[in-house]
Amino acid sequence: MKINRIFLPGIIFIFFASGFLAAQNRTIPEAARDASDIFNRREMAEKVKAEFLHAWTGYKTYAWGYDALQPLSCKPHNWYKKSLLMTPVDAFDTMILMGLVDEAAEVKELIFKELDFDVDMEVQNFEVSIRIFAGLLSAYEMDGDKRFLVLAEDLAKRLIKAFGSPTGMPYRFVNLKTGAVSGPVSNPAEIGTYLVEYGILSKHTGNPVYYQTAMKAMKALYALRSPINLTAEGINVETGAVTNPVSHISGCIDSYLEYMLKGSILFNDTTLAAMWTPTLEAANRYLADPRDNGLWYGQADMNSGERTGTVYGSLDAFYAGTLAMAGDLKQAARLQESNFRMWMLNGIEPESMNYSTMEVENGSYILRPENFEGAYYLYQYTHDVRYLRIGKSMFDNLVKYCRNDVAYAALKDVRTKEKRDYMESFFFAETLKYAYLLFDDSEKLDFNKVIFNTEAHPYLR
Ligand code: DMJ
Repeated sequence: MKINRIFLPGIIFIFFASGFLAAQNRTIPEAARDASDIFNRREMAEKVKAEFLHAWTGYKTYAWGYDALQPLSCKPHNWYKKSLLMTPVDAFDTMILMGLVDEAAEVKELIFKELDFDVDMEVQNFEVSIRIFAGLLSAYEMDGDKRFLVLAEDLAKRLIKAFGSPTGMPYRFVNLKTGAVSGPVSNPAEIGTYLVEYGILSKHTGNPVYYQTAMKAMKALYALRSPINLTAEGINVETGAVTNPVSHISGCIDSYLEYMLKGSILFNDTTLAAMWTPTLEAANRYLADPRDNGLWYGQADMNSGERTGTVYGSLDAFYAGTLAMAGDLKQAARLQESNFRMWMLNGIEPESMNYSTMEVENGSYILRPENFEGAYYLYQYTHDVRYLRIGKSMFDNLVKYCRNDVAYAALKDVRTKEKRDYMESFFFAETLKYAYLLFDDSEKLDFNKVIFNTEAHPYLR
């Protein structure tokens, strides 16, 4: 079945065509209007697309129907006892944006044939939500086939059972069939990264319960902030007790901050906007760490605000895009320069490093997207060719160090460039999508009309 045949009757696709794909009408500074002096953007976009196809062919050849490909051993991998089609669902909307019509049609057929959530297995609420639930929702908005929405709602009805704690904050794990939950000790990212998806589901189903459930969790979490408005890394969802008082913008907290801002914009929600302002101010005051070698964000005690660490890493890089979206382009630009510095330190960014010594702490690179995301956001807001240059340098090195004959592989250590036998689904959903959109000079997707979930699945505003 050809995907473009399915597009035609899709009411939402018509919306998509006039919304997502509308030409942008912004004032672009004359000097930054095109990057033809340095390289051809369209050629770069085509190169990203070709690399997507290379990695996809590896997945298709050796792991079709499984969650992921192990690109060194050429073996398939499932997260749980039954595949949730992590890679195909995550990759689908990138295929549509790249115009990979046949590949998208094959994935669509696979999803409707194989995807079944009525399985007695415990899954991680956060990961399944941002990748599968979110991917099905964007597939529905882009393709228009109602079966995507039916699948998304079926999954949401199972995942929402995780929110049955005394506080309304979700447990980390939930059994898709029985609804049994586990994992009361959680973190802000796994508690507060649902509002975008649940809100979109409420919008398309007309059922407000989804948005209300995610909002209740968000408010319960926000109520646990310190008197100086910092968020704790560790929270017990049954008691509301803080289990780890360290605060930062990094993994375990990151997407909670992101969804506070994105939710406020996407749903025009003034409660979220009122939460975001003091949260942003506290991060600027206690976590931001301007140094001679750039602007960084470190760790601080949530109660005293005292600095407890100077560690920054690949996950933190998302904050440049968030700052840009919040309207602080100056701070965002400074942070993206630091992101790029971190990337070029060893040619590929490490999972973490100490910015006071510039020593790598955790040298792994698992094909993360956040640095490309930052470059894409900054380019969209400024049209400064600096971000195209940054993106090109990063992408060239990604190809140089992470590509093999089969697909793309994570690195065990960016200092040695030794590869690791895994390719994350977010490589298709995010890393290659942001890289492609950065270079895609047709700008088919109207940045001003969408909000991306934390896994880069776009929804119409
Ligand atoms: C993705 O699954 C999401 O972006 C999440 O918010 C953070 N980690 C990965 C990518 O690095």
